[in-house]
Amino acid sequence: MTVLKIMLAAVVAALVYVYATAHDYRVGDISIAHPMSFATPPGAVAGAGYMMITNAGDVDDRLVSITSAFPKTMVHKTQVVDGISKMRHQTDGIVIPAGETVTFEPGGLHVMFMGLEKPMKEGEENAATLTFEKSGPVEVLFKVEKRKAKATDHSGHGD
Ligand SMILES: [Cu+2]
Repeated sequence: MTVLKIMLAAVVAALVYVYATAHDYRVGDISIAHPMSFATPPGAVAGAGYMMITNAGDVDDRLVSITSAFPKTMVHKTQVVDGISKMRHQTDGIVIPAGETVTFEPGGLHVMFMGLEKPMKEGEENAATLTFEKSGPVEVLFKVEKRKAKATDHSGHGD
């Protein structure tokens, strides 16, 4: 990484901090809207993260990794196979097609924060760094919101 890139990263980090209250983040052609998690029940070992990622550019980009302070952070996709709902680890990253929005939502794509030592509580914010193949890294805050009655339950999700 060049010094210039490091300086740019610092500027980006500062801007992200300033605009954090808007709860909308941008890096290159990519914007991330409303990253959030639902509060987890006591004893849950994992929590999920949801958001909308938009690519305003004219070339496809790819979310290649997500890191956080939790022991393990992955991207999962919930799929129904033979009538059974299963979560699959998305090992090749997630393509964000040019001009499109990819939504992480209950029952579909989600970030899996694994190895929780205490429940995620409403009002907390968990930082995570999303890295895009073309647009680079961006830190976002997943704000913990009150659990919806019908939200997908991740409490039994081990691995
Ligand atoms: Cu999952």
